Amino acid sequence: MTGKPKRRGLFIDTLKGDVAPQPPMWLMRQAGRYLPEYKAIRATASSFIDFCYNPDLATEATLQPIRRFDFDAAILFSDILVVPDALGQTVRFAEGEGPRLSPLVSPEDCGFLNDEIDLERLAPVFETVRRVRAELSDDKTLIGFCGAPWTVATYMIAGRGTPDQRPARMFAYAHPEAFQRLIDRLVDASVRYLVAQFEAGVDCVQIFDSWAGVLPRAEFDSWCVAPAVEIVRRVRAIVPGAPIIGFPRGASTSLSEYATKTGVDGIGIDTAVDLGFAAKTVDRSVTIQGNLDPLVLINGGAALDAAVDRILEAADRRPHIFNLGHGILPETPIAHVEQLVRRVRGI
Ligand code: 1CP
Repeated sequence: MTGKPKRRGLFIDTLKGDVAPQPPMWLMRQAGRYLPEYKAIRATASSFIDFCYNPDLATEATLQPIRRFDFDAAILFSDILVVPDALGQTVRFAEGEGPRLSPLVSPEDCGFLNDEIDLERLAPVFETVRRVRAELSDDKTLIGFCGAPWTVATYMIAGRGTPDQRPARMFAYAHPEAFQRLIDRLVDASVRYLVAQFEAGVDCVQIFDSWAGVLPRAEFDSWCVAPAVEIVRRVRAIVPGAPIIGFPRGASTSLSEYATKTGVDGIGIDTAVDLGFAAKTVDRSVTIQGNLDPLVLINGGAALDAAVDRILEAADRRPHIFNLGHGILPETPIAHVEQLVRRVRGI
């Protein structure tokens, strides 16, 4: 891919190593149910997956938090589970219960999946990217994303969200070769999907490995680090210099190694990690992102101000993107997000 103008702005500059007086900010899951305007348009779609595949609705949902809070980056409104859907697995979202997929119980079940991701099925997502990018001003960043292979595999195997990802962990121990083939297929699908997002106009992508933290060290290396190394390498072979953020939630003491081995530009730090520790241990060439507790944002008040100040201080003089340590929760008061924005921006 050549000839595209490289968009800059506070967010990308920070991701590439600059330190500004105030960090750029966005919030994971910033489009969603804590916003009344999201709930209003969500009510017009028959299902969540239809919502994701409707460029009118998805464009609007992506832009809502930017209009309201003027964040430095918008994140494409979609879900990590459109990838299994585009691999031919049945995916639906049960109202109030979360995702439901036809589970992969045995290695034979993987045989029903397509070898390659069906990018035609995801055409509405790329249309959303084009429309959002056309509406955003040049100084705002559009973040695309995918789920990391391990995290996506946990949903594909269990058929739903689980507290400890036990079905996928058991599958990987019992059928390591079939599991490796599934991960390889997800690496391939993720590369194609992310490249197509860049071609449609995203400026940066984030790889969400929400369930990285449940794996022992050897499995973390095999199922989280190695696939991310491969995705980063292959995406950048097609999109030179592609800005990429990794979010291996729960990686704990392995964070800096994940950052160095994968070569990501930025690394998402979850709530449980001391940001000062991350600032000291993660290589200086990698921008740190995080890590406010979503619960202190629900609380607001002096506790919120103090938590924000601690993060700003811990990340002082270090390339840092302000964010939560995990997604914003539906019960978060809007006024507390406004308080957060003022505090981070010093206004
Ligand atoms: O009707 C609704 O509003 C459904 C709720 C919802 C929303 C708003 C789901 C179902 N997905 C999303 C959007 C979404 N999901 C985005 C884009 C919006 C934004 O960030 O502003 C993104 C980036 C995701 C990513 C995602 N989906 C992750 C990784 C991040 C994380 O939170 O750890 C995961 C694990 C999912 C799966 C998923 N999708 C939806 C739910 C409720 C879940 C979690 C299921 C579970 O484990 O129980």
